[in-house]
Amino acid sequence: MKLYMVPLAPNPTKIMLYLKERELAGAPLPVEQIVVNTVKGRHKEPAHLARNPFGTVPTLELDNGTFLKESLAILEYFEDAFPEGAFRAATAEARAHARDLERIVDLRLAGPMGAYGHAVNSPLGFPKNPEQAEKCLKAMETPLDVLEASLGAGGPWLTGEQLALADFTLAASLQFVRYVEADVLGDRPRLRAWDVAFRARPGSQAVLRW
Ligand SMILES: N[C@@H](CCC(=O)N[C@@H](CS)C(=O)NCC(=O)O)C(=O)O
Repeated sequence: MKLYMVPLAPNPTKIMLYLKERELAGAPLPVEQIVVNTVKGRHKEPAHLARNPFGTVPTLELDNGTFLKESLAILEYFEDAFPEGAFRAATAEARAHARDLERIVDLRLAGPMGAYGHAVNSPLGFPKNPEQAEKCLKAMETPLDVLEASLGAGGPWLTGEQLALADFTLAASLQFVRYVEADVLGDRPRLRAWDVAFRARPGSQAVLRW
């Protein structure tokens, strides 16, 4: 398999974190990682558009020559195709809660986190936008509270004792926030402890640059 990706961008980063954890757990997946230089606009060039007409990363080329264009589908494919050492929870209820949290992080937090970063200190040079920043902080309140409450059930990871896809998704978005030297966690001690613990993992240290 070939993973077309770029470091730092949140959606590829969650896959990179996942792959590194599987590797360090002794169950590496046969995935070659190929950088698509998005700064140079390579993701919008014909070679990448032929893989993924949306021109986004990550994109996974399967061994049968087909492509997956959505990060969650890529992670779920890895979980299904390589179940030995997967992060899949044991019961249907636990799997549903894990998926619920991953969707909350991806659909309710990742967008406002990215927009907040650009509003306060855009690496792409967008003008500062305090009004937009305020809106993003407000949008993040409830989903962050939901994660804080979830960690209250014991942690140390978002769904409990075992890492779950939601952990990778959250860590990938928080890296971008750190890159722009911002902080969105507020007064949420459990999330702050989660952040420190997650970043201390050898897999995170190998993948995260900020
Ligand atoms: N829903 C997609 C989103 C992919 C996505 O937007 N990736 C970003 C990088 S984090 C990208 O390629 N942006 C470039 C663009 O949209 O032009 C996923 O989960 O994989």
